[in-house]
Amino acid sequence: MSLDGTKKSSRDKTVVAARYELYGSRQSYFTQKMQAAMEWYLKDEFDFKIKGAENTKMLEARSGTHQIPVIVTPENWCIADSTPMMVLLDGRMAEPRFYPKGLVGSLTAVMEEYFDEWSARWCIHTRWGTTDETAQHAAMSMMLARDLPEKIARKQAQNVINWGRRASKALGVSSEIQKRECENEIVRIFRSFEEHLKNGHGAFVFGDAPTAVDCVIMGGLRAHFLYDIYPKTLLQDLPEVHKWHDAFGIPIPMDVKIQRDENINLRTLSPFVRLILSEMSKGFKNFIIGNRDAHENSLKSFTANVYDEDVSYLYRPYPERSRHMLVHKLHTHLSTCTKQEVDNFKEIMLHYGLAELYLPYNDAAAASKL
Ligand SMILES: N[C@@H](CCC(=O)N[C@@H](CS)C(=O)NCC(=O)O)C(=O)O
Repeated sequence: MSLDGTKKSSRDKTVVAARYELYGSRQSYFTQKMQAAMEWYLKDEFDFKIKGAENTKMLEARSGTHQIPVIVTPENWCIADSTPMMVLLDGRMAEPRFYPKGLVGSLTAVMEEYFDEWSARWCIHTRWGTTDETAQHAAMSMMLARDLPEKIARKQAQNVINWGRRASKALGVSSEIQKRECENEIVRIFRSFEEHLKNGHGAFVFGDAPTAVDCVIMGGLRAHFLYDIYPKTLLQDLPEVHKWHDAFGIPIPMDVKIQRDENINLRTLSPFVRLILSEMSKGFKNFIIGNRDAHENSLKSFTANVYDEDVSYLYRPYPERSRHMLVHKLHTHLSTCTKQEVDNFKEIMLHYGLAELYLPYNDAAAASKL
């Protein structure tokens, strides 16, 4: 076994890719998040490849997961998980773009966490838990992209639909209240994004250059919400969101500068950023705290209050791992910020009740005394 995880024999010549290869699927939220990232900033440096029969074994052995996306870098490293991928890519650009310096970098990382860890309920419910037509259409599109013979495609599509229905329950979106509120939440978010785009806050969430949170928003629209039959109807009256989505693939010139404004603070945040932070402070926060406590007490399941209903969840290790990654990332990021930026960020996190989740421990204690 070589250092990069590939098996080599003396006769085996490993070909080092000169470009990035992004493996995944057109219908996958996190794949489309990464594709958006690469289209915007590395358009001429990557190829998109479908994960299918011919590469599944290699990708799973090398990345250590069955999940997508997976990226193979020009030096032949193979990694999974979109957030660390963007950190890696940031380190290779003249200036970090996905997590820019200053407050924009810390805010985008926090907002990305919500879109990463809470979106499964939106995606799984709207794709598998609404109409049969929506589920059939999504499952068959996935199978057709893999070029399977029709009979096998139909059988595998049914397996995926059955999996999706079970997943909907496991993610706590089976009651009528959760289904309705899950859909309302999607509509609230994209209505607010529509206003954001209309009202001159810039072409992206933070001005004229996309960051990690734009990538994940684009990923959701492209993989699910503007393609799947049911959610498309929820967002049909949002022309600016449609236009924004349709501009996918247009690269961002490197001379589009990222603004570093020391004065971003609780009072100057755009309404869209406020909305997301406020959404995070409700059911999402209860879920993350419940999952954290289940982790600390080695429980298999827990209950969290979401939209005034106590919902049962199975404990999952990943949201807690992701929370820790974010705490570390913020700690490192804040150490490069000015005192003014750090104080402003802490004030924002405290205001939205997010300090206890994401501020590095000492900082959370200090922030509560602000
Ligand atoms: N944290 C991962 C999540 C990746 C993920 O959940 N991918 C989904 C597709 S969008 C997947 O592979 N799901 C299949 C499964 O989990 O069994 C990332 O950011 O890349």
